[in-house]
Amino acid sequence: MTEDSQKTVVCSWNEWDPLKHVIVGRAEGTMLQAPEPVVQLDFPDQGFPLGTFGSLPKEMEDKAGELLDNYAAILENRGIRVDRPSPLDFSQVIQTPDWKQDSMFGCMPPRDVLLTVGDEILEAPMSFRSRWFEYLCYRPLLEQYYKEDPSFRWETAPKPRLTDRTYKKDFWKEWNSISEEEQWKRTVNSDWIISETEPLFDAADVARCGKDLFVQKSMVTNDAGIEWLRRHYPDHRVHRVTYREMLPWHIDATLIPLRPGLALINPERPALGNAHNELFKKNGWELVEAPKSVRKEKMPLCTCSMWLNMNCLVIDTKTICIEAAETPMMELLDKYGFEVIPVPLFEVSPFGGGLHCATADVYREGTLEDYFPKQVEGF
Ligand code: ABU
Repeated sequence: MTEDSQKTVVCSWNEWDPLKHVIVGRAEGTMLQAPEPVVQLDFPDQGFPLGTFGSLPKEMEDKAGELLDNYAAILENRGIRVDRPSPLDFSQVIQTPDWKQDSMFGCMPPRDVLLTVGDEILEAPMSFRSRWFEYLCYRPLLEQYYKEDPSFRWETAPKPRLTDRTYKKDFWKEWNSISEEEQWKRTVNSDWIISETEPLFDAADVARCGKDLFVQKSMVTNDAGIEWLRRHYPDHRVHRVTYREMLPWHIDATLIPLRPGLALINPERPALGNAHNELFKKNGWELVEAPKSVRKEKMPLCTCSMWLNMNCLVIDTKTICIEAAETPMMELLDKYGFEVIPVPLFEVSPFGGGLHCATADVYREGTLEDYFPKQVEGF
C-alpha cells in the first residue's frame, strides 16, 4: 500500500481487484419476515405456513453465526481487514407515516444494501418494507469510515415511500393463477410486482466491472432505479440487463465477473436480447457456464435459489473463495488458474445468501479502468 492509499479507507471499482477490507454480515436475530407486498413466504412443512413469521430457529442461527465468524477469520488470515455490522432487534414492529410492518429481516447479506463504487458507498433504497431500516446496521461502520477517510463519499439513494402504489395490486393472486407459459411471458416483459412509481434497487443487482455497471431489472429493482443509477454515475456506463429467470432477485448467482476478460454465467438463465453477450464477445471476454451445485436440496427456510454455488467472493485475479462442498465449481476455477479457498457456508443460506451476499467491499487496490472499450449501441 502506498502512503496515500493507507489514508483511503473506501475504494473499490470492480469485483476482482485485490481485496483489503470487507464487511462480513451477521446472522443474529434474523427473521423469517412478516408478510408484506413483495414477500410470499410459505414453508408449511417447516413450521411457517403462508402468513406466519418469526425468528429463525436458534440452532440454525448459532451454526450460521459460527460459519460467518469462520469466514471472517479466513479472510483476516489472508491479511484482509474485516468489519461486522451491528444487528438490531429485527423482531420489532416498524413503521413510517405510510405503512406499518410487523417485523424486519436481518443483516447477514450486506451486499444487498451497500453498493461500493470507487470512493463511494451507496445505501440502496430496498423494496421490502422489512428491509427499509436495514441500513442502520451499517451506520456505525459508515460513520467510522467517514471520520477516517476524508475522501469517502457516503451516499444514500432516495428513501422510497413503499406505499401500496409501489406494488402492483393482486400481483401474487394473478401470478399464482396463470399458466407457466403466461408466467414466462410476463418474465420476458420484466413484469413483476414492483411498479415504476419510485426508484428501487438492491445493491446486489449490480455487477461492477470498472466503467461498466451491469444492473439487473428484477423483483426488487425497477427501471426507475436503473435510471437513477445512470444519473448518479454519469462517468459510468450503466447497462440494464435481464435474464431468462422467472422471479429474479439479485444478479450475483447469474453473472459473476471473475477478472478482466472472464466471467461466470448461469446456464439456466441466458441473457435476454443479443446485446449482453455481444458486448462481452466484442471485448474479448470469455463467459464460462457455471456447473450445477452438488446440493440436491436447499436448506430449510431458504429463499435463495439452487445457484448459490456461483455466489463466490473473488479475493484477487488469482484467488477466489468458493463454498466448501462445491467441488465442480472449485475444479472449474482451478482449471482457470485460480487458487481456490474453500469456505463452508451452506447453512448460512436461509439467512440471505452465499459468500458474495455475505460480504460488501470496502477497499480493493486498483483504479477505475475501461474493460469494455467497444460498446454496443443502445445497451
Ligand atoms: N442474493 C443471491 C440470490 C440469488 C439467487 O438465489 O439466485
